[in-house]
Amino acid sequence: MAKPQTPTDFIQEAKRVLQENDRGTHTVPSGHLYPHQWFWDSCFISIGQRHYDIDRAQTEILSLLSGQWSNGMVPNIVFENGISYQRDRDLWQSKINPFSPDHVSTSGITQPPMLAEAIVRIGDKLPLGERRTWYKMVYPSLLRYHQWLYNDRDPHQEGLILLIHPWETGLDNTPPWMGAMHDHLMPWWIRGIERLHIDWIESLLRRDTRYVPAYQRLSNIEALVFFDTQRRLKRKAYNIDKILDHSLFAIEDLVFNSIFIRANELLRHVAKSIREELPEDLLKKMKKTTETLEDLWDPYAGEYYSRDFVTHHLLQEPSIAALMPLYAGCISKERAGHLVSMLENHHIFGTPFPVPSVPANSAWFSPKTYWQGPTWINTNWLIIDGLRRYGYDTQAETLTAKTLQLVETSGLSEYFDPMTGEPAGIDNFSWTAALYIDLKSGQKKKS
Ligand code: 2M8
Repeated sequence: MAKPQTPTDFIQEAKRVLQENDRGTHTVPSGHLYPHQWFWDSCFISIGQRHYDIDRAQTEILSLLSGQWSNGMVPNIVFENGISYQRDRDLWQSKINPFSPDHVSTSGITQPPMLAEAIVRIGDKLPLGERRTWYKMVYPSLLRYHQWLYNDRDPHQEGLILLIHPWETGLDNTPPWMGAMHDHLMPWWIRGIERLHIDWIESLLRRDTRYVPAYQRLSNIEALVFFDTQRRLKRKAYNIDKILDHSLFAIEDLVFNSIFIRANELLRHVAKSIREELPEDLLKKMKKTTETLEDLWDPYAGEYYSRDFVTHHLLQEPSIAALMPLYAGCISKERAGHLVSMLENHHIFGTPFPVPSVPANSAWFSPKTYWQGPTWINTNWLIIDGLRRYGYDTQAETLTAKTLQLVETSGLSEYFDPMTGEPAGIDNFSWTAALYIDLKSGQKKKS
């Protein structure tokens, strides 16, 4: 098919991609590379679908929630049935945990809590009566998910949610996590494999490098640590008390907690709309999370960072996470202004095709390597939203225009080179298509 020429055609092209990746009740991120339902992908996808098929957008979320565990956990992957996917399901064997659902196989970890945002964005498109019906339908699941995050992932009631696997961040190989991993979290036997240069063994097991050039993805060593971490979680039957005794990773992630702060605000909004009272203890916890974000601010670096759960040391590797407190919406105007100046600085985030997942002046910056440099449309979407919240409308419009133009020129790829705009990763990527539709619709409404 010839590349569409005009933006109107491009909306059609984005819908075509979403239809191609549609499996009836859920949409896969991309046909071959990601053949299951992913949590935050489906949230972004439904935000696009709501513009042209509100029922389908609702189904996307309900399908995700069919994988919710009885303790409230929403898994990062709900697996496709069928014999060809047995290996993926076996890798997790989440049925060993008594809270996992019977009728569907899922992973045993979560992903950034975009659920509340998706629910409210869908609600925004519904007439009042239907909106309330929608909220009433999904509110119990949303509430249980937030309660699970506090119960399981804030064991010391400090306010911040801790993550136990890099996959939970959504930004898999992001420098703060990879820095900690290379510094002190690498199991001895994987260090041995690294020293002996036999990490190529791992490449035999990986799916991603069959579809995308290896230099754009995690290294084999990193992938090996990911799988080993996942194996440890399985050994502990995804039971957090047991996991924390022997975990590799325990990090209070800045992106996750920023999204969670916003999600808490949206949960309050949903509850209020249907006249539900949130439990008093939950309200207190939510307040504490918002306040505790400030503990992640490093006054010397002038930046927010993720934090090690055990040592409370900030993980001072710069990444796009630095901008996410804009989306959280709870930082001071002054701090927001500082983040905007980082966004506009050509040496930091102001690359020709913004916003890079790692600042251009970082030693980690690698323009085509997955979450270590490329521009992603979902993080742009979060930043655009954050800019609007702080009244930076001109900056929000500029970034929207640049994002749309990038996609129109380079296609519906997974990610993009922030220096040249070249497409990278897999093509026909669902959240790129969905958020293109959403940003374009927002732009049209304004003009
Ligand atoms: C990537 O993560 C998966 C594991 O969850 C992978 O690397 O296989 C990330 O980009 C993540 O954010 C995304 O949700 C997922 C599916 O698009 O792919």
